[in-house]
Formats: sequence, C-alpha cells, structure tokens
Amino acid sequence: DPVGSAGCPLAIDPMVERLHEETVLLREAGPLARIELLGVPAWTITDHAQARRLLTDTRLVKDINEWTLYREGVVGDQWPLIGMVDVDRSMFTVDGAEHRRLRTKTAQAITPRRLELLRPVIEEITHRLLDDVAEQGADGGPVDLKTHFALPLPMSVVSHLMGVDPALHPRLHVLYRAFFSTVTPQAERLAVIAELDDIFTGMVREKTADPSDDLTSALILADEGGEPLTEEEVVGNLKAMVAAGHETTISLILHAVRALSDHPEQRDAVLAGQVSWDTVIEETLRWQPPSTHLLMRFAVEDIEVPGRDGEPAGTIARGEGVVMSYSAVGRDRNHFGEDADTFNVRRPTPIRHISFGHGPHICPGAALSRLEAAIALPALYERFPALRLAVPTEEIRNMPVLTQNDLAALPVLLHG
Ligand code: HEM
Ligand code: PLO
Repeated sequence: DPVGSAGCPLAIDPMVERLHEETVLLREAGPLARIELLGVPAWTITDHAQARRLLTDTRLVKDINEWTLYREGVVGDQWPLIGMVDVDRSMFTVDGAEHRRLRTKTAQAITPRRLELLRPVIEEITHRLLDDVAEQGADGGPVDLKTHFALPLPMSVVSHLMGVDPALHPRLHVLYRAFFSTVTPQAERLAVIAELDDIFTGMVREKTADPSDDLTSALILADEGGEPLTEEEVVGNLKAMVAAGHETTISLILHAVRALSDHPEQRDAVLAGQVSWDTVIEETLRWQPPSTHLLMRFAVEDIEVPGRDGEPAGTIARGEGVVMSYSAVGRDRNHFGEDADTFNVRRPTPIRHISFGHGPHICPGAALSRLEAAIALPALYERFPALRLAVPTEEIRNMPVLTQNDLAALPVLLHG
C-alpha cells in the first residue's frame, strides 16, 4: 500500500506517467496526505473544502525560511524542485501587507476591463499562428498543436504585456522546458536558472534606463505609497509573470482540444452553439488543472486538519511544507458530485473550481488566460471544423513535469 494514511508517504511520480490514477490514490489517502517529492517529505491537500480554508489561513505562509528542511540544509540546490520554491522575492513569495504592495500594480493592469485593450492583440496573434498551423498541415499530415499554436500564443501575449523582446522566445522555450523537467541534470538546471536570471535582470536594467509603456516599466516606476519596488522585486514579478503566463495557458488550450476530441458528442454540442466556450474552459480547468501540485506553503504554527468524517485527519506541524494538489481538488466528489472524474460540459451544478487558487494569492492572470482561451479555441475550430487527433489518445503523454499538467505534444489532423 503506497498511500499516506498509515504514515507511508505516496511518492509523486516525477515522470507523470499516469497522472489521474495517482489523483485517485491521493484522494483515497484523505484530505491531508503525506507525500514525497523527489525524496523530500511534504503534506498535500486533496479536498476542495480544506484547500479553500487553508488558502486563507494566515498560519500558512510562502516564506521558504519557515521550512525546517530548508533551514537545516536538508533541502537545497541539489533538489530538482528547488527552482519552484527558492525564488526571488516577489508577489509569489510574500504574504500580508508586503504581498499587497508587490501585487497591486500587476493585478490592476490585468483586470477584465483593462484586458479589453489586449483583445485585438490576442486576436491578431491567434490568426497569425493559425495561418502557420494551416501551412504546416497543408500536405494533409499531422501538425503538433503545442509547437505551432498553444505554446507560442501565451508566450507572445505575456511578452507583449511585459515588454519581452520576441527575439528571445526561442531561447526562453528551451530554458523553460529544461527548467520544469524533472529529468534535467541538476547542474544544467542551475545554469538554466542563472541564465533566466541574467536575461530578466538585464531586461529590467534596460527598462530602468529607458522605460517604455509595458507593465515591467510600470512596475519599475511604481510608487506604492512611497515604497517603490526594488530591482529584485521587479525581476521577481517579471519572472513569475512570464513563467506563469505561458506554461499554464498552454495546457488549458491543449487539454480543451484533447477533451473535446475524446468526447465528440460534447464537441458537436459546442460547435452547434448549444454549450458555450466559457463552459468548455471552466470544465477543462476543473478536470485537467494546468497547475497540478502547487509548491509550497509552510506552517508557522501547528495546524489541525479535519477529516471527511469530522474526526481530525492529521496535524501539519510548524515548519512543515504543504502542497495544494489542484489535480485532486478538481475531482472532489463532495464538491463536484459523483461524476467528478468525468469530463462533462453539461454537469448540472455550476463549475466552481479553484484551479486558479483562492485567497490572497489567487491567480492574477485568470482573466487573461480565460480571454486567451476564449479567443483561441473558437478561432481554431472555426478555421478547422473537422480537426481531430492524429494519434490514439492513449499515446498522448505528459512531460516529466511534476508540478504542471504539461502535455508533450498534441498531434492533430486539420481536415479530418
Ligand atoms: C498564481 C493558476 C495563468 C500569473 C497562480 C496560482 C495558480 C494559478 C493555481 C497559485 C495559487 C496558489 O497560491 O496556490 C493558473 C492557471 C492559469 C494561469 C490555471 C491558466 C490557465 C496565468 C497567467 C498569468 C499568471 C496568464 C500572467 C499573465 C500568475 C502569478 C501568480 C499566479 C504572477 C502568483 C500570484 C501570487 O502569488 O500572488 N496561478 N494561472 N497566471 N499566476 Fe496564474
Ligand atoms: C517559476 C520560476 C520563477 O523564477 C519564479 C516563479 C514564480 C511564479 C511561479 C513560477 C516560478 C512557476 C509556475 C507557477 C508560478 C505561479 C503560478 C504558476 C507556480 C516558480 C503555476 C500555477 O503553475
């Protein structure tokens, strides 16, 4: 029995071979389960209700110095996931009043209203990429929708927003692929992290000398009540925005196409206008959350977590690390009903998922990624109504990325 309740932790598979078989084991282990992340012990939260509660609990913080295993040097530069937790100071790593100081300017720049200005930009990028997709598939052969559509779209959009030079995209894709993969040799990963740091620090210095009208420049110039952001804070926010702004939206777009391809009756209902694209997007986010395991929060006090029967499920001790397993939370039967494991755009209850998180750290890019998907998906099917997978769905694999729901490729045939 690999599962957590008897004190034997469930080792999360770094190769991500059977993501949702693992999800079932995690859910069976209870709302609070012991896991192992490449040799490092942690807790995970697998219930919707407990995740919501703990995401607003001030006894859980983002400051890595509160993690006993880190302070004692057990976790360090040799851990493959170190780049997910030991990162620059930014909105991703602080809490409370400082968190508001680091986050407000960014959040205000990407509210649904402000995003209307980006809509024509997203449409233009979408149509340009679809021309390329058409060209790639002109011979009737398979086209990888990841390489030619789902990957470049969000990278171009977040780059436009932040002012990242498009000439950097090819290199950034190589670097992020190595950054997220669990199989990257650690020396190479540390070199990748250093190169990303050089790229974004260089960019912030150039914009400090010569500001323009992008969000990075706005962060450099922000006053924040007399306390402007430091260079490290601007670089930290920029890195968070670029990484989060593309890696997650790729997977939303790809999983939506795959889910519709695997459920042709639902796809037909969507294409006939009986079910909205917004519903497809929300059901995809619930069923295949782009962020599967969100690292990490740390307990500054002992926290008792109730079980499903009302009895305590266990206690997170002060100094221990906590992961939010959104992949499990999205399939909570108590919250989504008995068919939580099924993709169903006609489910009777509203899809109130928390795949963007909840509480103060809730994703500031939620409206942007929803807008990107709401433009990209209908445009894709309008152009290629007969689109279908070019390989049996069982052959579609996840990348070895422990924290993300990252498909390796999505080969499709454009004309059926
Ligand atoms: C945080 C999901 C797109 C920027 C988060 C979190 C989740 C999430 C789960 C953390 C919640 C937690 O603390 O437990 C997603 C998903 C996306 C997406 C599923 C797409 C489908 C984006 C985009 C951007 C973005 C497009 C930027 C343009 C960020 C940032 C944070 C964040 C900066 C850190 C916020 C903080 O800690 O205060 N996102 N995200 N995300 N996301 Fe997203
Ligand atoms: C990526 C490396 C950066 O240097 C720091 C950083 C900040 C935000 C993180 C991002 C990293 C990884 C992807 C994350 C993002 C916030 C949301 C996104 C976790 C660690 C998700 C949900 O996948």
